[in-house]
Amino acid sequence: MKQIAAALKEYDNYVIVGHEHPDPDSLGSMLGLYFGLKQLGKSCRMVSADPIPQNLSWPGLKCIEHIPTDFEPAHDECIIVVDCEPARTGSIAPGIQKGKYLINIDHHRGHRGTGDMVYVDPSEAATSVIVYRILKELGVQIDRNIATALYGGIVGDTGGFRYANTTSEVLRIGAALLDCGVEPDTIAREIFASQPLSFMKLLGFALDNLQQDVDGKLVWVTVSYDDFKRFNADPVQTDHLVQYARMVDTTEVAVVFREVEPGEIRVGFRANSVDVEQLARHFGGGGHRLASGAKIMGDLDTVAREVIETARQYLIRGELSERNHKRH
Ligand SMILES: [Mn+2]
Repeated sequence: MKQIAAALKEYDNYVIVGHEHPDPDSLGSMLGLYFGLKQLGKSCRMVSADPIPQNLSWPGLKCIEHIPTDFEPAHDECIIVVDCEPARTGSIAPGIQKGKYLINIDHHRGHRGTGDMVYVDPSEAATSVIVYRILKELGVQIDRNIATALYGGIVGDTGGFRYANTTSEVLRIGAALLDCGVEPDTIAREIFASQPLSFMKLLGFALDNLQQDVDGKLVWVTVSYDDFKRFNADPVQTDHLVQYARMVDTTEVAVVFREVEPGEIRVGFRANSVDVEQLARHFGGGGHRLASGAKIMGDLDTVAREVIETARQYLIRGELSERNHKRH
């Protein structure tokens, strides 16, 4: 923590990058650092491989540059990658190595970080929590802009202070951020209750097609590219579909297969206690113990059948069998 703070003080120009398909924690971490570093008189910008979700209205979001291809930092720019390892920044990834200095701040399991300076702590509920600690270490005044972003990030990654990562420390930080003028109702509504009608119709379809196995412990649904088109829903903005599969009372493991582009399947895993990070990693993805994902190329039905069979065996045996232990 002290070393990161020292490094952030040393350099003057920063580019802050989050992961592809940014979520509230990724965006909150970016914005918190951005406003904090600006307060210290640093020159700073934020870039994203993918567009920013429309439902959020946090201060500074409009400053994030959407760079779908050919990101090229200036020779004196230091890169800060938050809420992922540098490889998961999408189209930004190739350019990242050209920066002057690379800092990686994250809380995802399964990687040790990459860069000149790395801070990865999987025990933290959100990268926004880590950023909060860094800003405190730097002596930054947590103003309303910073507080809104970090609070939003924490709300996102704790499911609104409901998941197992909601520690008393997280609540204390949440309380401190509320004292800085955050509007908790606005943030909660933007994250959890501001869906386009097209999504709600798609959700109706998805719920209607839920499947289950292993005495209801395994619940899943597949949504094809044609389904997304039919409901006029943006496939990329629907990763939270998996939360609904998890709501079934018997669910141990929920899986949603989204064909976001023809032949490109995003698999989302959620669990109540089983370690689904292992499952995701088995298919080339990663994430957290109870929330993870993977991207698999192939035919939707074939991919779904293979993943569900692996998940089925995993639930029954409590481990991934050798036979299934090939990389994808
Ligand atoms: Mn996160």
